[in-house]
Amino acid sequence: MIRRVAWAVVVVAFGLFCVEGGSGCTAAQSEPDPGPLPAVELVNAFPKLEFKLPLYLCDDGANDELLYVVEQEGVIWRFKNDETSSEKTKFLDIAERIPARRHGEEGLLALAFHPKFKDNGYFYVNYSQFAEGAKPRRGVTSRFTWNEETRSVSLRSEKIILEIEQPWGNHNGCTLLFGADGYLYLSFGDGGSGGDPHGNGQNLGTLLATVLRIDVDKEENDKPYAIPADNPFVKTEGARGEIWAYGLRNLWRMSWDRKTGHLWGGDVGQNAYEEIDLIVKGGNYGWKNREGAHAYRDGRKEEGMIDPVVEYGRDKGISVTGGYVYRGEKQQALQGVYVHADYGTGRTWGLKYDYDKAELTEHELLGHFPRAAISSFGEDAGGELFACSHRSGIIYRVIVRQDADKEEDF
Ligand SMILES: [Ca+2]
Repeated sequence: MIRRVAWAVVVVAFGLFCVEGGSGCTAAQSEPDPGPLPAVELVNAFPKLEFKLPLYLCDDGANDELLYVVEQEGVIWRFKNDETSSEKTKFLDIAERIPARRHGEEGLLALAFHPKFKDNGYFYVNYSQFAEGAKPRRGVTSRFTWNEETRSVSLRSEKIILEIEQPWGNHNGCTLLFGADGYLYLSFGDGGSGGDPHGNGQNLGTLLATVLRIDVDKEENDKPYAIPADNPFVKTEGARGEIWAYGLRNLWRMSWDRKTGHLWGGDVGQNAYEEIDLIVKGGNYGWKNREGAHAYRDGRKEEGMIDPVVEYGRDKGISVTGGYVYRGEKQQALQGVYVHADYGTGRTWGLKYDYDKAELTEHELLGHFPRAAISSFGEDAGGELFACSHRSGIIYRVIVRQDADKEEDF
């Protein structure tokens, strides 16, 4: 116990010299190890609130006391981040745009607030559409505007930023995140079906199977966004300049390490392996030559293909849900631990990673929640960690388990 308190003091002291997302953060990266990873439990964070098919949770960067929950069928709720909250208000309702006979992986999938949301009211969503007019099945990334005077969002405020054709209903991604650089990062799956029949994974000419990085504060070449000049493939012939990383099958959830600026993601596997990746500029994550750290069918490991930080097989789960590096204050034993889960089995793991040595230092089971169907994790303004139960609609707080035993099933 004494050791843990002393460690926390060291972290606070180093924290004073650290700029979020900055590069000179070596002190924080060589923190003393706090020892074995703690078991965690899930507690109902808002017992008086109900949600249906929640897929994401975040704050807006402007109002620290508020949280937002994204429901798959097209509604975003906002409410006070307090366990006694009994009221939620509808922030956005685009249910009418979500196909009634959607695929199980389609719907309203992502939400990100513009870094200047407080001033401009801009926020961004990604949702699925198909069979409207002559347009094919597609993923739509749009900006909407919160009107502070009417305290509402008009659907007429929609500005479509990017539409990506989706040949099949599955593998749509999508996470939207603004970086410390002010650019919007978007994750997209390989287009769906199974085994990447179109070979999108290794094709730099498509926006599928990627992480993209775009500047939504500028317009360029008849597009409602610009491509940052330092994107990795802007000078590669035949490549889409929007691409930041590729070779990703379905990076359903990704997140920043809010202390160091590293980008983590969980890439959902095909038949055998689920993976957690550290996403870097220009990185090729191997799909469909590779599944996890293995050949997919007769795929070759080509130069530069990046293996996952961790993988797990079908004995442990079927669909990874990428989480967050915990950087909050209330769960000190989780400090610096990346928490992720499996949607199917509810196994929930933590890992620690030494960025300087590019080395995994710990990866352990933290808990097992077979009935939770964790569709996403989320963070509030202070970096406290939540988990969305797709099955029950409950938003859980992820906390260090109060008694010490690390049981498999609780
Ligand atoms: Ca991979």
